[in-house]
Amino acid sequence: MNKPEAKTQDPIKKISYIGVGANLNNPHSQVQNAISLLAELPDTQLVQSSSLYQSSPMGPENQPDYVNAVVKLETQLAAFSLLRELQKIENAQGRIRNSERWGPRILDLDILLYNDEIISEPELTIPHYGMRQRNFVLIPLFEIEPTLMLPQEQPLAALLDTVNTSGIRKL
Ligand code: ROI
Repeated sequence: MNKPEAKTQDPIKKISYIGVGANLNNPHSQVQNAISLLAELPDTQLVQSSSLYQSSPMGPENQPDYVNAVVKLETQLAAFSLLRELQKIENAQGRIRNSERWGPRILDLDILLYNDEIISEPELTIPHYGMRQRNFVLIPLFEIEPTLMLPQEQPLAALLDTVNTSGIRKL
């Protein structure tokens, strides 16, 4: 018997929030362009996107400020298929993967949440492992979804109270 194909699509729509970040090669256009490409993903609708924000770098300070945004998608793609699609967009925009931890990047697309699923795989951790500490994720997410609950009944508004909100401004 043939091995069944890995399931890439599910008729049930999932809500997923994507973190977008860039700090090289005109980051403002990188982020805008990435948002237009997210709107064209297969089996996916872009529901809303946040304003763009300028934020000081988390990690090494000798790199340019970032432009960040968060996008809300409704998708029938499975989480790993969505990940592959995001990697395609990163690569198409010229992202070079190097070994420097927390170094500058042309474009970063992170799945922050995927419905209320918890995924712990080497390649994919959802909720995104750093999102609860990152003002450049929580602030744009709050702009589009102020009443959002993270998995395990964690209100976004409560998380936002725990982070420093300096070093970030709406563009
Ligand atoms: N810092 C900011 N401000 N914004 C980011 O998107 C961002 N992304 C990263 C690291 C290097 C952790 N720092 C960041 O990957």
